[in-house]
Amino acid sequence: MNILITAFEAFGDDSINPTERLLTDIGKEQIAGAEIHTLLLPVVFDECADKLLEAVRVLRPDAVICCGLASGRTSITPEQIAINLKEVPKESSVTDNNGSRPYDERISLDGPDGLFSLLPVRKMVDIMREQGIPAAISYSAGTFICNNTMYALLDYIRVHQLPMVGGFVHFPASEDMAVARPSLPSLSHETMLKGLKVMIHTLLL
Ligand code: PCA
Repeated sequence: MNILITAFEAFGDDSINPTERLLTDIGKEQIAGAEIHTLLLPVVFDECADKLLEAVRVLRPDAVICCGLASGRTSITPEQIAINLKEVPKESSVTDNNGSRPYDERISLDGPDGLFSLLPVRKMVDIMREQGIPAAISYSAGTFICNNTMYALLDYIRVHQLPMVGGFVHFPASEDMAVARPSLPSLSHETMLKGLKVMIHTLLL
């Protein structure tokens, strides 16, 4: 099985994005039955999706697991749904890495309002928890870059009726991020890497 794993560069106030290290390490793993490809995506509206879809066209993977940081979350959270909205709330100071702050914009003018993940999110969560890894389904990927990426991937698969599955997983902050901000919920890199491996194995079942 050809599996594409993506992660994001750092953004906002954080100087690291723990998914980048996950990507480096998962790329070194030998997983029987899986050929792993890795791709780092920019935290820039639209470009994030353009780069991902270009890789999908070239690699024609059987599965795509996109990974991103959701600072403040306490567990590994496969996303159930992506919504057709790009929005940085007015009260937020965050911008993408090009300084962009869209508000009330559609990702696709004629696409559906929402698209469900094609990954086996329940099975992934159940198996991670059986293995002692904190995990839960998330019912909102937000309206920032990660949601933009997930929606664009699912819409592309839908429109082109591709024989592949895909979706998005948010990871909490890593322990090294919590050293500077001790009240930040975090998981160790090792636990998150184990979670990512479990999710890949779930696809191979
Ligand atoms: N998390 C952000 C963008 C990049 C990332 O890792 C998000 O949740 O949209």
